[in-house]
Amino acid sequence: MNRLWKMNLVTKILVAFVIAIIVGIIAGPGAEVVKPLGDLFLRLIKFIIVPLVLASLVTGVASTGDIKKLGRMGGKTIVYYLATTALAVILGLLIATVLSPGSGLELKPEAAKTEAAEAPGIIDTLLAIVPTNPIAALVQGDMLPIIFFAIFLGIGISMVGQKAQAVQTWFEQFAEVMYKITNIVMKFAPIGVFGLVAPIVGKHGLAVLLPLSKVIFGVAIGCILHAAIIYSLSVKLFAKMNPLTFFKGIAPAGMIAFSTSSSSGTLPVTIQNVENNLGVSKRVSSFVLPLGATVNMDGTALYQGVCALFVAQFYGMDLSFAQHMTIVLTATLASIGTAGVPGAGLIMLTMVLTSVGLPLEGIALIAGVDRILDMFRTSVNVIGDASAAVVVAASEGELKGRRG
Ligand code: DAS
Repeated sequence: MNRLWKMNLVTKILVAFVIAIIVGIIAGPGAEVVKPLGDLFLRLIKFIIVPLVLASLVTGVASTGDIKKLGRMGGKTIVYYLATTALAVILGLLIATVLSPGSGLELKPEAAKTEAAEAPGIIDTLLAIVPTNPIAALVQGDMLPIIFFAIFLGIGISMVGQKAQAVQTWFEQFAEVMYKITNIVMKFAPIGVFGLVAPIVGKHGLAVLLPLSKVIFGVAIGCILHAAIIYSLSVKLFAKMNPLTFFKGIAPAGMIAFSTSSSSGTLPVTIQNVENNLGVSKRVSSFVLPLGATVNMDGTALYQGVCALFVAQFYGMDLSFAQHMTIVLTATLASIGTAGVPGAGLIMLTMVLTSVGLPLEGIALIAGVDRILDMFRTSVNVIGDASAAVVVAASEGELKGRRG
């Protein structure tokens, strides 16, 4: 037993994962009994998100001070996010075209009880970023208004200068406390992962998974290829970082994302991995990662590309090139609007289906295995955010430590 706890966190989480799959297969639905362990872990990491993001982002921005520098970093981050998301959708469409997961499938979808998710207008989305009451945004955990509030607080502190030194010091110390609390919570990760994964394996027996195995395979292989190609090239070309170093460094967050299916819930671990393992400065990580956990979802975009074509194939509908381009646009916008919580991507898929006139009943086909698909896409969402932090930090000269 002693040797078990000597292992590092990644190994412990992997061991917990394997045990969870075995227990899930043996116990079946009975594995539900360990679900509270997973729920407790999810609550523990969610309870630190708001104070951690606020403290680290205020500290990061206040230490910059220079609005021009902040604007430059923001511009690079947004361009990287949009480019990788669009590439993800295109890869998803290519894979679904090659695999043709929806053709010749004998499935009776229940009547879809879903309406198309309304994509909030771009103007409304941008206006909603400005909080009318920042304290209410903190209380509700509204990430984009919190990010806005923290950025302005940081700019204000740096512009006031010496007179606000006590405020800046307070946030710096508060951030250190929150990093320590994150380390404590992370010690519970292996047990939490076990409690999250075993019930899912127990519930989704092979009977459910087999008919849709081509969709699951398509999303899984798409996620793996997108991460292996796009993120490896990005960190290698723009940060001169060995891709293996990158993937090893972000592995704990990738596995927590896979288990929790929540980018936001994984955020504290993503911040810790990116700073401690990959050498990204607090200033860059505290800006790029909270933003990414809210608006950058490459895995979700890829999933929507695969699933839109799956539905079209299932109903025998051929899509034109223009409709494929419409899917690229709407899946990119839908992924921006997707919340970093379990199942959010399925809701936004209705918007993509509607944009090209596909029946919403297609949602009912996918809903049964969506939790499995969510595991893969959330991992890529989080790893994509980390790759952005590495690339932006390198371009800002704020990437320390080993890259080989
Ligand atoms: N589970 C979401 C996330 O946390 C992604 C999704 O549902 O598509 O990133």
